[in-house]
Amino acid sequence: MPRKIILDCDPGHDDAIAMLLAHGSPAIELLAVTTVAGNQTLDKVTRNALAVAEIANIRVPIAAGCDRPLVREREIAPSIHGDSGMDGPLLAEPTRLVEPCHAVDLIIELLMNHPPGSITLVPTGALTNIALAVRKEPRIASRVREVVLMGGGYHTGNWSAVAEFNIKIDPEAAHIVFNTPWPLTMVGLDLTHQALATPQVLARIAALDTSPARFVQELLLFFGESYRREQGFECPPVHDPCAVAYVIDPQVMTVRKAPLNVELTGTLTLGMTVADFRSPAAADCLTQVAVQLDHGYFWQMVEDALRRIGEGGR
Ligand SMILES: [Ca+2]
Repeated sequence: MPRKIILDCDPGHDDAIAMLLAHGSPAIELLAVTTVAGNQTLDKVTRNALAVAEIANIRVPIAAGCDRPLVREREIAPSIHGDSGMDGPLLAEPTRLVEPCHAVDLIIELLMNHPPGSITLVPTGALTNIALAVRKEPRIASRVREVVLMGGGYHTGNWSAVAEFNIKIDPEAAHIVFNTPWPLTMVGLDLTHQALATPQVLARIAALDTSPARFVQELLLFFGESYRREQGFECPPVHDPCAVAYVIDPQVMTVRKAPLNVELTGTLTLGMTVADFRSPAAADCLTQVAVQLDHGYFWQMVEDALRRIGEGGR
């Protein structure tokens, strides 16, 4: 049985690849794509999600969610993702339309209308929509199978010395999500900084020679340039598809159970995710963090998904 997921994202170069990986994997049934302000404004990331759906012929509902964090002023990341939020590939204006409902309501509706324990939430942006959904309809907490999120990091940051972008821009939302009693896997920078798009990876994607593969190649070239310039990476870390990969097959990474929380008041550490490794986690600990990636297996998943998508919808 494929795993049903809702991908809540802010495309975003790596979000786009996460969408393609989910769509192209037979182990996953993508129920909906929901968007949240983050890498760029809500209208831009939603347009990007629609454009990715068009490229790969992804026919699931796409709903726009929150256009700013719960408490803080909006912060976006044009230094990494460009003015469009997905600079690099030249995209036609999408003809598909967004759902007429709010993402938070779509998330709630899907969870309440599917059997309990059947839907996995995969947030790859700020956690605003997920936090608001569980506040609006607390019964979803026990209906979610698990939350597998890209965000945070237990030993490093990228938007401050110790905080990762998705968590840093809406730490209050992260606090709600980390403190809701549902199984949660944090696929953070400790893991995603291992998901490097090396020249070998780029060559294998180029060899597929399809429109969606060329799209991914163009995304990775722009992303690589951003990461070289802004953070001194030789090859870009491709964060968001790692969370999808874990849902496809948890064997792609090792994880470690640990109590997990987020800093809301630190003057230097706002948005830091804190994992407590001091002793073996209690049996009822619901949170775990991703530790070690099988790089070859991960990129094989992406390549296989692109091969299955073929020429997509263009
Ligand atoms: Ca993202």
